[in-house]
Amino acid sequence: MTALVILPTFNEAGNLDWILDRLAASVPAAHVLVVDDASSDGTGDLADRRAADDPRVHVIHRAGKLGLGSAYIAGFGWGIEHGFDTLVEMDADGSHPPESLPAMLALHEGGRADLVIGSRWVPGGSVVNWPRSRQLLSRAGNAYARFMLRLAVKDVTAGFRVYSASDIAAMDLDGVDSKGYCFQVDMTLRLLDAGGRVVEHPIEFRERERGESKMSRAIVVEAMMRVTLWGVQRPFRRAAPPRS
Ligand SMILES: Nc1nc2c(ncn2[C@@H]2O[C@H](COP(=O)(O)OP(=O)(O)O)[C@@H](O)[C@H]2O)c(=O)[nH]1
Ligand SMILES: [Mg+2]
Repeated sequence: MTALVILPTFNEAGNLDWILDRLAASVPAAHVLVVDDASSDGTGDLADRRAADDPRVHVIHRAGKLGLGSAYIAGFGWGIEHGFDTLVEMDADGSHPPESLPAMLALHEGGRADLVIGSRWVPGGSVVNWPRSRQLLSRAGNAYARFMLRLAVKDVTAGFRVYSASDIAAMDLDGVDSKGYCFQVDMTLRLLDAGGRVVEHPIEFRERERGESKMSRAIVVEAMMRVTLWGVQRPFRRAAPPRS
């Protein structure tokens, strides 16, 4: 099994070394791809230095801040081209514990799930250092998406995920232009509609201690609008039969 952990970065210089060290300790066989969007704080140079020292670290530099969704799509394409069979999405700010990855990869490898989500909102999952307002926003956003899209997934906006490269390669991602959290919802729908199974693994999500969140009102509005639209369109979409 060869896993590629895709780390999108925008101004994460205070976090990158720490997260790469933790990844190397937790999943030593995995490779890491940093997708940096021309950070102004030196994150891209730092990533290059790490890549020069470690053959398992790779970097894509993009010309400007193009959004999380397109960073992942670029990372998926690179991973598929380079022959990785497992593709992991993870934030670079320390919110997603690399120490949970071995269990998530084992669930995926064991064939119990086509998509493993590191989940805050299943029993055993938790959130540390988030203001009440942010917890409420995440819970309400997930509840709305579950209702509108008739989903059983508890943390559909989560960005800590393990996919099969073959499932991603089979998706037509050209039409995806979701920028923020709705990218995660979009990908979940695509996987479920293709007959894939989702399993949620509880994680402890910690708010970042360094750097700033890039979440914005525009990202929340984009997610609400798209979930509403997909909810209206979805009854007309025919899901593939579950895989045996
Ligand atoms: N390449 C890239 N990474 C981004 C962009 N926006 C956010 N990120 C990264 O995506 C991850 C999650 O973003 P963050 O700001 O922590 O969002 P939050 O956790 O919802 O507050 C972090 O690793 C960010 O550096 C972007 O436009 N491009
Ligand atoms: Mg964050």
